[in-house]
Amino acid sequence: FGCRKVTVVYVLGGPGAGKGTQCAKIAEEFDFCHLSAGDLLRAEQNREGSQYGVLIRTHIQEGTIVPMEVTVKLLEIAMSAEIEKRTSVNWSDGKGRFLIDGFPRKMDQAKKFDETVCIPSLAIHYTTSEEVMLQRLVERGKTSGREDDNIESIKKRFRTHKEQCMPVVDRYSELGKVLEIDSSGSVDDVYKLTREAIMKLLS
Ligand code: UP5
Ligand code: MG
Repeated sequence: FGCRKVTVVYVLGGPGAGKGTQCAKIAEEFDFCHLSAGDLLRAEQNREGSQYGVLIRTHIQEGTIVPMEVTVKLLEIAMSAEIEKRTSVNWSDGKGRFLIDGFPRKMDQAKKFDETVCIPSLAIHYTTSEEVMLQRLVERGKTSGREDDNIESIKKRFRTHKEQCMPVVDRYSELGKVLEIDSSGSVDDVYKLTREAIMKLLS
């Protein structure tokens, strides 16, 4: 990525805070490629012949962070594929935009990505209470088929979020990159705030 100038927005927040939901809406309205680290890991877990299947499943069920080599590689492959595909975009002027959802969530990943890809233009941090997140995830668990949408895994995901992901948010806060958005309201209310932030970034 050395020579390419891409615009990257990180979308962070606890499990069930609404990252994926808001990213889908942003990508629908604005020209962003939405990449969810969790979705990429789940796809890799299910890919036939993957050497990482068992490793990924174990980490996801335990709510722990998959070693960064795996996730960074999947993200780089997905970003490169998008760059190849979108020949109409000039990838050297910063108008090629990525929303990176649920990453980085551990300090080593953040440092690595800052060095090899870029410093994000913005990191949106969705915040709400654990009660709200728990209720959303338990509800989603009835139909999602996600192996981590059960109370036991959810509690572990909360712990990892506090211990490992929050320091990453603090790192970008110190760089003045973080915008906190309260995601307790309805999807549309949260999107109103999100949309304003994206418009401001792009203006
Ligand atoms: N919902 C959303 N917004 C709502 C609102 N405003 N009002 C009412 N309901 C709302 O939303 C969750 C549910 O809530 C949905 O049913 C939605 O309709 C509803 P969603 O938008 O999916 O929330 P999101 O924040 O994306 O929650 P998600 O469960 O995806 O968050 P996680 O961060 O836990 O999951 P992720 O897929 O990112 O990661 C899973 C695991 O992968 C991690 O625990 C970890 O083990 C691993 N991982 C890594 O190891 N490394 C990485 O870099 C990334 C992941
Ligand atoms: Mg998600």
